[in-house]
Amino acid sequence: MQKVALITGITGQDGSYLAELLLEKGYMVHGIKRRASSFNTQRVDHLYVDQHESHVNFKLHYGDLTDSTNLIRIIQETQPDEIYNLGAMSHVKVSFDSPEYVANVDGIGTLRILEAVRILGLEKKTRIYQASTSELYGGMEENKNANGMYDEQSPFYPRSPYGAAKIYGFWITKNYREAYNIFACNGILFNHESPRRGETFVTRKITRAASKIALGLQQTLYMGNLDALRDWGHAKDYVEAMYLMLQQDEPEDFIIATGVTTKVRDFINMTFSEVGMNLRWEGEGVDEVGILESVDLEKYTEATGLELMVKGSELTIKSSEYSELSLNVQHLTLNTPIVRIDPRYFRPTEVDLLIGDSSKAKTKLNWAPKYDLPMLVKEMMESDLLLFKKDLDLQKAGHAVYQQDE
Ligand code: NDP
Ligand code: GDR
Repeated sequence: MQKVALITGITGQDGSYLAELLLEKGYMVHGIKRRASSFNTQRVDHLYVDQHESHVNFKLHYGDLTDSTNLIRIIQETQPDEIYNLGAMSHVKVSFDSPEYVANVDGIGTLRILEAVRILGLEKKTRIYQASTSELYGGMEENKNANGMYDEQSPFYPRSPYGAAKIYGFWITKNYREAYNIFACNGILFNHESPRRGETFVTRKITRAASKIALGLQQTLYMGNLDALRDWGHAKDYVEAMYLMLQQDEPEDFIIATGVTTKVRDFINMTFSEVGMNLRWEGEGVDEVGILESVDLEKYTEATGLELMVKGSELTIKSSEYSELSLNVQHLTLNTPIVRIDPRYFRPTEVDLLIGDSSKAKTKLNWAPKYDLPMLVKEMMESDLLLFKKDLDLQKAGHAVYQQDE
């Protein structure tokens, strides 16, 4: 019998990788997408099959986690063996701007899924994965384990409306497991990234900006807290863990993490280094700046396919391909800041440090990440360089390219 999965948040980073994984495994994959005024399915468009074909394995349904009747109807129609509840307003900083909405979607939305399964009498059939998060720990120093990491026993202390909403999602999932014997698991996932990461999360913001700066399309990257430490993995590895959790004999909660933590500032250094650009840091607090100290010309050309003409401290991008272009910025200057602080990106309460101990997942799920951080940075940079070189091509063809980076 072909297994049936339903994914909320299928149009997001994780939803798209998970859909690919489940399709490879032969599942019928249903996904919930939100109605938007323009297309919002770019991450899964490559999976789309003409719905008139005889054998369709991938189907999208309009819906929303704030709409119980809609969720009940979709679950009744699709009769899923597995539900992956990935839908959420997932941006921590934005959650301070819309706390009530976040509580509704990320908190009560989880309850709506669990209740729908119960109302439809699917408790024995349908297994549920809940997208929990390392934000539950809040980075409290005193709550780390003996290895200096967070594990499944560490106490929670959420530090944002997002974390507070997700903690409700965590506990209600656990409660429905205990009260109604539903096979429901919380995956407590630490940060995971990819070329498909939303543009306003810190890693993708950095890889996009470094690509644009290297191609002469942007001059400065404005950042928030550079001292925050995060345990960054690759989304592709993490969706495999989601799948594995639902294949166990007993439902349990698992931490998924790499066990390595890195400062935002160091992520910036690693990223710029991919295009041969080396930074030095000066100043403190809001006055801190990342200065372009030197460029490895060979590495730059290898990564971008362009050349730099060097005259004193002026570096002009040389390219026969794009010579007719009058781009906004066409040169870089050594010993000038290319990274600055904008306090707008600070959070009212910050999670200073996250690092996860995924020993339980290693033992019970036989899960380990295949990617390390340098591999992740390299893949993200290659992808963003390609993306913005397409922008250069568009400009060359006379199209205006508008991008808003926040
Ligand atoms: P994304 O922000 O990329 O995707 C979120 C998805 O949720 C999108 O498909 C979005 O739709 C959808 N969504 C938002 N609001 C609603 C709503 N009201 N009803 C239905 N769907 C909605 O997140 P990720 O893929 O990175 O993360 C997946 C899940 O895992 C989220 O729940 C997140 O909180 C959690 N998580 C993520 C981690 C990470 O590091 N990535 C770590 C730990 C947990 P649309 O495309 O229309 O906006
Ligand atoms: P996070 O991810 O809040 O950990 O939540 P994000 O990438 O937004 O921030 C990571 C850290 O970087 C600092 N930072 C900045 N962040 C952003 N977005 N923009 C900036 O300019 C900037 N400058 C510094 C932040 O302050 C923070 O410390 C992600 C989301 O995917 C959640 O949904 C998920 O639950 C957690 O990871 C685990």
